[in-house]
Amino acid sequence: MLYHLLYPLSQEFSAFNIFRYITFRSIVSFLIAAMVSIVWGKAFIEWMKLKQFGQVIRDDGPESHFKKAGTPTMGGVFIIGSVLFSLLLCGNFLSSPLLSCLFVTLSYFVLGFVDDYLKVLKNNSKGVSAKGKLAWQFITASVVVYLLVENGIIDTKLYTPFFKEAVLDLSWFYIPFAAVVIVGSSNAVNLTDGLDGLAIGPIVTSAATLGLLTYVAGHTEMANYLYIPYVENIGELTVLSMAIIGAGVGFLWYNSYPAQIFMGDAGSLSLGGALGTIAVLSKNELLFVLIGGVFVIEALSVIIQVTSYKIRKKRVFKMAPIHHHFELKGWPEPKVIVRFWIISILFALISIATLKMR
Ligand code: 57M
Repeated sequence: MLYHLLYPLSQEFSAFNIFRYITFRSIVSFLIAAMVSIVWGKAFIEWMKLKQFGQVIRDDGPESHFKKAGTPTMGGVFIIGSVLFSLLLCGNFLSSPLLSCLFVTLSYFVLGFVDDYLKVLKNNSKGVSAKGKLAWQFITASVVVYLLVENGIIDTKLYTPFFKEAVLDLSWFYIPFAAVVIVGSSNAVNLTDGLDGLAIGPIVTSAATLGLLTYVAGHTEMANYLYIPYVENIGELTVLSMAIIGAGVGFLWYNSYPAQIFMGDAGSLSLGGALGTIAVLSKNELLFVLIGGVFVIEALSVIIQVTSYKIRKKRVFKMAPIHHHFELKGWPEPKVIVRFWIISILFALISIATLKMR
């Protein structure tokens, strides 16, 4: 709103011209989201404690997790709330990429919220069925990608990170492909969210990388120079990425070990969906495998474990997802978390370096 209200005044007061700049609005967006998230987070945790709405801990998990029973969850409510609040002030809502990304994020937030609500408030450990969740996720993602392609906002080409010549046009097959990227991202972030701060760290590093990539993709000269497909109005996703980083850092304030709150499915499904959609909109579908490398490793560990158990009746890891494997090997929880953060920073830096390797 600030953007829509103040920028038109720039004709009379040139100082308001500053609202035109993505860089300025991105920094303000980060600061607002971080502050709001810290303030709302405190109130939200107190309210959840008062109502005694806490996490139910499964008894087949690592023993070190039993003491976490009763920790408030659904922190996604104030993370997404802070992102929205910040965007209402700093975002340009005439941008189709921003609106599409917000639609996916909010749709997955509602799904996660209903799931958390059933689990925590109704004490029903199953929540929404796995099939129901996947159906909702795929329908949302497919509709959004279809509209983006149909309206010419994105093309159906697949660009490879290291080779500027290697471009493959997937035609209509692009729609299910991009939907898999978005749904896969949402679920991989959800699987990663099993230790204090483990998911939010790589969410922040991935959002920072995608924020940089969307900034470049929305700038004609930079995009041409770096052989990156130019996407109109995609710079607004830099503002969104910075809001996610801000709200994420605010959440980490409380979610860092020992966590005072978990993000719940309301947070993990929606933030994973947001990252996947930004990757699709900025045409970084393949590079996203590297950017979100930690999420990919976590998801792969589950696929390997389940396949191995089905075929050989033997486990590859002590327990999947892989963070449980290291916990059961005796690594203290903070060590697993910080090492995974380090890996996610390395993935982010390698991904950014590919910009100059095309
Ligand atoms: C979410 N949820 C956490 C919290 C968080 C197919 C299978 C691999 C699925 C997987 C699964 O269900 N994953 C989805 C994992 C849970 O956290 C809640 O869930 C939200 C995210 N959706 O925000 O609300 C627990 O994680 C811990 N936690 C923290 N700090 C945090 O900041 O400590 C979460 C956030 C919390 C808390 O203890 O209660 C979870 O792990 O349940 N299933 C599993 O991950 C299970 N793995 C498994 O069954 N492995 C098998 C096969 C099927 C691969 C095997 O290896 O043989 C494990 N999870 C648990 N117990 N809890 C193992 C058993």
